[in-house]
Amino acid sequence: MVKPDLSPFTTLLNEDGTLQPERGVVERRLSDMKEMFQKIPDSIGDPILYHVYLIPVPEKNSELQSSTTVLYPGTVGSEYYMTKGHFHEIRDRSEVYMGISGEGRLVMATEDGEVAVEPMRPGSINYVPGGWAHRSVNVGEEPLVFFATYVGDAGHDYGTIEEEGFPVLVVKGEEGPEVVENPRYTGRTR
Ligand code: M6P
Ligand code: ZN
Repeated sequence: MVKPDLSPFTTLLNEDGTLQPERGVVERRLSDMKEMFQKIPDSIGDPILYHVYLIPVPEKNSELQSSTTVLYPGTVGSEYYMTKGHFHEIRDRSEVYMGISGEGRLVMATEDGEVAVEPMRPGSINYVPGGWAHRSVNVGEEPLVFFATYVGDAGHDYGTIEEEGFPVLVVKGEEGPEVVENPRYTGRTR
């Protein structure tokens, strides 16, 4: 017999992507991820780039963590606002995203430099297999809101991305978003 650790519970999603009740919030400003943008204009200040609203559960592989992310619209130089991006500390742990509002790109990369860029929009369901680092990018004019759920013990490894970057960047071009090579990427390429 399996004796559950938790009792069932329900969380409500508000229209703006926040959760009710609020159980935990992470705020990320530009100053938290300075190294991740190519060039930061002096005049930009320290804007909030995104909030993550958490539904925390024990960090075990038998549970599922989940959260919503509200990634605001904007650019830093030619790059759109984006999340830090991470591998999972336990590399093979997977994740599912569901787009709620706004328009984005989900940039994914393996440790040997394979890249995938997938669309995020209301109703998109993106599967992030184990072993793929992931970063979301808001390419629209409205906040990009999405729900994420992932294996409970996955953990976040930010260090690898901080050191190596992603192989590609999503930049604002004349005709909209463009995926270009990251000149500062120091990881392996394929
Ligand atoms: C999604 C999930 C979270 C993550 C958040 C922000 O909601 O992948 O685990 O924390 O996006 O991304 P990051 O942690 O890379 O800043
Ligand atoms: Zn993740």
